[in-house]
Amino acid sequence: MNNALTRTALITGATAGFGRAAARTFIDNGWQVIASGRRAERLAELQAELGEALHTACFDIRDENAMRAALSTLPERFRGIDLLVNNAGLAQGTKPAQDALLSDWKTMIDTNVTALVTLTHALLPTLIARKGAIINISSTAATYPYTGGNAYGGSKAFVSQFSLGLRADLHGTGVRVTAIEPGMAETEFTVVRTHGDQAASDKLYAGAQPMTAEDIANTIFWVASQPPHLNINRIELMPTSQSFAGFQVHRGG
Ligand code: NDP
Ligand code: 8X3
Repeated sequence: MNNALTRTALITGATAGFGRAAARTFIDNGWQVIASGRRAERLAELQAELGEALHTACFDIRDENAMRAALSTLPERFRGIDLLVNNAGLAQGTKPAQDALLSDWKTMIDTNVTALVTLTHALLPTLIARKGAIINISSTAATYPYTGGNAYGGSKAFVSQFSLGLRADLHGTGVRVTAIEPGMAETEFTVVRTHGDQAASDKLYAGAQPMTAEDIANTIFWVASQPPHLNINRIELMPTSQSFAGFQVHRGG
């Protein structure tokens, strides 16, 4: 099934949410996909579903040695990576900074920032050689602050600005870079953010018609499907039910 025209995407965080939906979308459209995540059983399920167009790589993205081992042991036909989708990421905690856990902040920075730049750096030679593309999953939280967003918003602001910086550095290489900045989408995101509180997640999304993982997967695929002369710099998207709330004012000293 593989031939010189088959393109290959490495999608991180493909055991759930946006990443898993994107793996399905890309394979449905004739791509090969390398899917990564920590949950081996989820990767095995995806392998059974998607077959030989999928290669799975089970590792914690914060573990640089494991990441490099996964890259260096890719089967020959998956080595020509044309697209890196930096999707693996998370929020941890909803409390204001003064009540937040420092360990949660470090987990977000290690995952959303440090791991993302490490993987990107490792793949730049391949992506430059193939005139490939990078799609970074940022967030509306990169631009719009909210109470409890603190280090999560900061990590996503890094992702958006890093994407623009990559664009500048990769000028003339043919490598395209995009930041996708979604608002509220129902995935496992809020269960993870609340350390396992399914009821809190259900309450957040109830009646709100949030975006779906498939909405974001379709957006990622649309970006990847543009002709080589066209670079989508950033896309910000929200459910229609979500908008802006303005500033807050404290009175009384
Ligand atoms: P999910 O929680 O559904 O999926 C997150 C994915 O990231 C999982 O596959 C998870 O895999 C992977 N992941 C998390 N930490 C690690 C790690 N240390 N090592 C390897 N993989 C990891 O969330 P979403 O699909 O919603 O989130 C995907 C991206 O989109 C994230 O970057 C998130 O910040 C961003 N985003 C989400 C929004 C939303 O409202 N849902 C809105 C805007 C942006 P595993 O647990 O198996 O390791
Ligand atoms: C996820 C969207 O609003 O929870 O990035 O920060 S939000």
